[in-house]
Parts: sequence; C-alpha cells; structure tokens
Amino acid sequence: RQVKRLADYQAPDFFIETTDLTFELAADKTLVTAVLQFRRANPNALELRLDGQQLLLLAVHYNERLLQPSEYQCDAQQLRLSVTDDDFKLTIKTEICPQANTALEGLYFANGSFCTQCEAEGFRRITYYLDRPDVLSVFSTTIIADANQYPYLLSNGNKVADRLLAGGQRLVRWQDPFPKPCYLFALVAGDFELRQDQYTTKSGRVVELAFYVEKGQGNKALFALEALKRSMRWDEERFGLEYDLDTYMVVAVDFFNMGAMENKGLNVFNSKYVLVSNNTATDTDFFNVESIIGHEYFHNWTGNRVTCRDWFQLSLKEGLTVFRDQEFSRDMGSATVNRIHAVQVIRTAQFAEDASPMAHPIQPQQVMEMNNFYTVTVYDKGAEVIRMLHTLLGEDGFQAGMRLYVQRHDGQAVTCEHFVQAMQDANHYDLSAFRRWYQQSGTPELRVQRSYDVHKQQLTLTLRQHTPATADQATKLPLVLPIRYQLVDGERSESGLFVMQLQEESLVFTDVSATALPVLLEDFSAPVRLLHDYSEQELLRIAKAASNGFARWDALQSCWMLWLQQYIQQGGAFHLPEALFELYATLLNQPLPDKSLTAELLKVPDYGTFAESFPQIPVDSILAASAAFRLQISEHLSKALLQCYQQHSQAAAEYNEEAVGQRALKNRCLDYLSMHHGDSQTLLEQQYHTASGMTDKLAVLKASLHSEHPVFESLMQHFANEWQQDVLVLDKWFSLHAANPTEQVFDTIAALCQHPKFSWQNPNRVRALFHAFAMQNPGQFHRLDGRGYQLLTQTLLLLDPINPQVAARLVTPLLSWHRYDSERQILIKQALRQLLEKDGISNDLYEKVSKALA
Ligand code: B3K
Ligand code: ZN
Repeated sequence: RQVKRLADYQAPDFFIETTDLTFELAADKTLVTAVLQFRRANPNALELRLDGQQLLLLAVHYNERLLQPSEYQCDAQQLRLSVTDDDFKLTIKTEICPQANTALEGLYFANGSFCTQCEAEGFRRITYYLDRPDVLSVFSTTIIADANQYPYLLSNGNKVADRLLAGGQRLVRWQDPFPKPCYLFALVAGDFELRQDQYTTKSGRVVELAFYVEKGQGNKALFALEALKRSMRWDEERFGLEYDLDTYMVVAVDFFNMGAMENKGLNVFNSKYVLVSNNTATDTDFFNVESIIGHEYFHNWTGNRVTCRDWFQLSLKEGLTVFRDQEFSRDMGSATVNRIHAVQVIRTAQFAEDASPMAHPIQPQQVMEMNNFYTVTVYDKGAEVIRMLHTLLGEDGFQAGMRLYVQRHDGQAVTCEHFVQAMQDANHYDLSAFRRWYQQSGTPELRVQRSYDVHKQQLTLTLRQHTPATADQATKLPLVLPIRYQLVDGERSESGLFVMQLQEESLVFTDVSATALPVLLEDFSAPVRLLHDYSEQELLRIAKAASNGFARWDALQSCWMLWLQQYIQQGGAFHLPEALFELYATLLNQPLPDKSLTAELLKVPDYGTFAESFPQIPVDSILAASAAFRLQISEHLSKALLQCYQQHSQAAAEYNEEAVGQRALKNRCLDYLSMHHGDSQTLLEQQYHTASGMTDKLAVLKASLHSEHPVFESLMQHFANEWQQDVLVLDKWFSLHAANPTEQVFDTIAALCQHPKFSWQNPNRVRALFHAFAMQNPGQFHRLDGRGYQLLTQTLLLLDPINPQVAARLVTPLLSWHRYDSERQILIKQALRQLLEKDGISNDLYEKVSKALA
C-alpha cells in the first residue's frame, strides 16, 4: 500500500482557474458535469493526472471535442491524458450513487438529504480533479433537483439564479468569488427549518446568517446562532479579522463523520454541535457548540483565506484555529477551568498518542490515509505550539505576526514554515530553534532538581530536558521551552518567564528563604511532563495557597499521583491524608468564587489521567484505588458534601458561568453522596424528577452508574421512555449503558444494537455505544478473558466496510497493547491480527493496525 511523504512534495503541474459544476441530483444516480479551465504551470509536464474514486466516467470533452476512450487512461484512482496546450478546457461527465455512499465522504445521501464532506480527499469521489489543497479555483455550482423533495439547494458563495424547470425540477446556481481548494467545496440539498439573523461587521457590512436544521428543531439552533455572532464580534476585536461574504450558512445533519466542517460560506455541522436546549443538552454540550461554532468560523481566515499547501501542513490551520477557539472560549466562561480541560486533553490523549505506534510530529512526515492524521497531536499539541509562540512573543507581538501572516499570504496555500517566518519577521525574534517543535514528535520530560545555599540564601533549580524516543523517530534534540514560574516565599511571590533552550540549564533565585517554593510551568506553558521531587506537604501548600487557580489544581494532580502510588504499595490499608480532607472541607464550606474550579479541585482524577502516568498501566489497581479514594472522601466529608449540595441546588436553568459553576459543584457533591446507597436514594430520585435541565438529570444517572446504585435501572427506564424520539438525547442513554461496569454490559450492548434507533450507518449512534464502551468502561473493556477486546474487534470488522473513517477512530485503544501486562498484551495483539487478516481491510484501519503490529 502506498505511503505519501512530505519530502516528495512537488508543486502542481497544472492549475484549474475556474471550476463550473452541475449536479443533477437523485439519490441512486447523480450526474455531475465538471467544466474545468486549466492552465499549465510546468512547461515540461505533458500528462495531466486527475484524481478520482468510485466514479463512473461517462464522457470527457477536450475543449469542444469528445475524446475517444483510446485517448485517455482511466483506473480506480486516476484519469490520465496527454496535453499539449497551455490553456484548455475539460468537460467531464461522471455518475455517482450518493445513497450507496455509507463512508460519508464525497457526496452522500442520508436521512432524506444530500450532503458533502470533501476534506481531506473526498472531492475525488465527486468528479475527476486535482484533489490537493494547493490548487485554488473559482467555483460556480448549479444544482438541479426535485423542487418538492429538496426545497433548499445550497452551495458556497452567493446565489445567482433560482428557477423552476419542467417536470417539477428546480435549478439553483451559486458563485463563490474567492478562489478555494476543492476540500472547501460543499453542496447540501434537502428540506429544513430555516433560522435567520443578521450581523453587521465593524466596517458596516450586513451579513445574512442562515441556519438550516431538521424541521421542528429551529428553537434549538438559537444558541448556536448567538454563538456565531459572538464569534464574529470576538474575531474582529481580538484579531481584527472580519467576515468576507454576504451570507454565512450552517447546516446541521444527523449523519456526519466528525464535529463540523468549515466549507467556505456553508459550514456543515454534526447536529450534535448545533442543536441544544436546556431540556435536551448538558452544560458540556452548550460549551462544545459555542467552541465548535467559533472554531469553524475562525477557519474562514485561518484555513480558508490562507490555506495549506499540502496535507502535511494540516496543523497550520488546525493548531492555529484550535488556539483561537480556546482563547475565545476562555473569554466566554471560566478561563481557569477551560485551561484545565485543554491540559487534560494533552496529558491524557495526546501524551498517549505520542507513546503509541501512531506517534507523529505536529507536521507529520509520512501518511498513508490522511484522515488518520486529524489527531490530538496535529490539533491540540499544534495549538500548544502556537500558544508557546504567543507566550514568547506576547499578545502584541503575536498579533503583529498574525497581521503579517495574513497580509503576506491571503489567497495562498502555504506551509507551517511560512507562519513561523511571519512571526519571526514581525518580531525580529529568532525562532530557528523553536521550529523543532514542528518536526519532532514525542513528549519531553523536564526534570527539576533543587538546591538551597543557606549562606547565600540562594535557591538553584537545575532543569534537564529529555525526549524519549518514539515509534516514528529514534533521536531527539532539545526544544525551546517557555517556562512560566512563580516563586512562593511566605508573603512574597515572584513570577516570570524562563526560556529554556539547552538540554540542561539552571535558574537561580536570590534572597529567598529555605522554604521558598517554585511553581513551575504555570498554566502549562509548555507541553511537557514535569518531573519533580516535591513532597506531599509542599504540594498541598501550593494547592492551598497559590494565587493561580491552575497551579492549585496542578499541585493537587501531583498529589493524587503520589497517593495512587502509595495505594498500590500499601493496598487497602492506605488512607488519604487528613490534610486533604481539611482542604476539601474548606472548599466545600467556602467555595472559591469560581465554582467550576472548585468542582475541579474536588475531583479524584479519572481513569485516563491516572493511567497516563504509568509506562505500563495497572488497570485493576487504578480502578480499585479510584473507588477507594471516592469512598473515603464520601465517608469523611458526608456532612459538608450534603451541605454544599443543598447550598448550590438552586442554580438558574440557563447556560451561564455562574449557573454552570453551581451545577458542577452540586453534582460533584452528588457523585460522592451517591456512594451511600441508602441515604442517597431520595436525593437522586428527587434531583432526577425535579431537574430543570439535562445537566442535572444526566448527573444523577452518571452518579448512580458510577456508584452502582440500584436506582440506576429504574431511572434509565424512565429516561428511555421520555426521550424515545430524540436521538441526540438517546445517544447519552446508549453511552451510559455502554459504561455499565458490570459484565451485564455485553448483553445490554447486544440488545441495543437491535434498538429501533440504532444504526450502523450513523456515526453518532456507533460512537455513543462503542466509543463509550472502549473509553469509559476500562473494567469491562480490559477484562482478562478478552471479551471486551473481542467485542470491539467484531464491531470493527463489521464497521470497516461501512465507514472506515469511524472504524479507524475506534481502533485507537487497541493500538497501545504494549502499555498493558503480558496477559492482556497477548489478547490485544490477537485482536489486532484478526483485523489485519481480514480481506479488503480499509487503508484507514490498515495503516494503524499494521503500525501497531510492526
Ligand atoms: N476541518 C474539519 C475536519 C475534517 C476532517 C476530515 N477527516 C473540521 C475542523 O477541524 O474544523
Ligand atoms: Zn478545524
């Protein structure tokens, strides 16, 4: 199978100046006519090779002449023909079958509407084309379809024609004035409910905003619509970037492989990230909607106006746009908790990816299936790299770099290097060493040693960095690490930024006392693993007293790792220290003004966080320890928990920072309280039945699942009856079932696959069951009889032919077999071999599984 390498990049031989597409839509047979105006870029190029997949070629015209089949070659991947002119026109007619397209890539028909997904390489399933992001073309799109069945016919840009044709057909034509790569092309046809609004940009242009959602769901789109306006305002204020077209459309669909897609002027969203209401969505759902609406909107400049030269540059647009959406979210809610959540993603999922057979730098060097590289590394570590630039250059310097980047490269397809160069030039700041972050994979370890000189009253920190080898790269070099620090010394506190460049450096503090405590890597200023020798007492001092909320949380995280190790050594005899209970009692009695942060501080880290600190994961010990920790907290603090619960039970139903914080804190208490089955039954039932929204309802179900409370079953029954008709809510119910920590989960999942609302074709349903099972049910997934691994394997065998992209995402937990004990290793490898032996396994799955077994 073929691997593509960044090192092999070659500029395109031909450009496509204009692309004129006509779609005659029918679910079983859609005709696509592409009129492409070419210009030769490389005078030595004599052959044109167009990408195409799963297309039936009907006819090719060269200028006005119909070509004979002997004049071109056509196989499963390409259409090739010799060309001698510098400028020429091709008219290509193909036939496709949208309803048979269950991969949901290219043009597909699902749930009564047509929809496209072209990134990364889906456009080649629509017509023969130069399907690469450095070919920018001006698109016009004509859509012809049944007028009654598909009242809305949408594509990028501005609508320039709309008329009825004979035979009940309708024709709509769109023109997009901005040249774009084909991955940003979109077409949607269907019957929707439309919600409209307007936005006036800072320069006074009026933009029409239009949300197309399933009929009857219009009210649930209002929050997303407001979030869009907030994003537009924010990007003007913080980045000085304004929207450029007259309309901005968002379509919500039920069948979608990921979260959303930033197609120019016509975003397509998974309905899960548009449709929310207090009754049906949790606070987390609201948060996600706002941040993804922001993310796709921010792509208009970082991704669309300035796009990627090739797919190895994906982080150019994704890392930067995640950074932008994180900054936006931070301004909309609790800044500290937002940062905590972003850091958790890095420390669990991203560090795990770096330690896995799929390890890659934020700029991957080689790829078999591009869709496999939309990863936490490219996205979230990519955003951390941008954040480090921001830390090094400061807000003003960073914005100066952004302005230069946009000014230089508007309308171009560029590389990560262009971005760094713009930052460097705008600031006269040498970033040559910093560039290593783009090419080097792996998680750096930063070891700190302290030594105090009593006579000089001087504290010296020796810092050593080391990046262990990864599956893709044996040798590593030192990286530039911006280290934010704060020195806590009695009443005095000193903070600053230390930029580490070498393998070993020291940081000296003078005139400090022997008990002075340096807090390093504040706000996680570099994506590294910090290794220190702080004692429990020192960490608790930081957790109690640091002025920075993130530092307090981080110190507690380190404490939990110490306690987990002690639990593993001492077993059931280990007791959490009195000092923790005191700290927790204070937080419960006098919560911090930021209640979401208080709730975070009161949380025992989840399985994934604990697991990531071990080279080999002691599954059973982590599960036993977590349960013991929660029980001890609930026993020691039952009164304070109940009181805090009651004090925060009157939150407003809306989604706002204060109400979200109150709910988070109350539901953290409920989670502990539910461990006492007898005492909590009424509490759980009462909250469930009087809940003012989905957050509180779901919190009851989660708490009772978590503590294996008998009330779980009856409440789940009630929930199912209530939400039978709402698939997005029903997904939560599927996931709760899949997370059931008892062996019963296998029968339950088998039964749920037969549920009338379950469908193997729908990625949301499949993820609701199987992602939840593999990621949120470690006890059953990692069973020593292999039943958990087999369930996932059988699922993947069935799913791969239907939707390889979704299958390849689900396989992730099996790839890290080397992180488990030898018994489990054998079972997981056996499962991986079953996958690899299957005939016709997709490239998506093959790339990952073969790397894991290599
Ligand atoms: N750019 C899309 C992701 C496309 C994924 C293709 N497999 C969404 C986003 O990052 O905004
Ligand atoms: Zn993105």
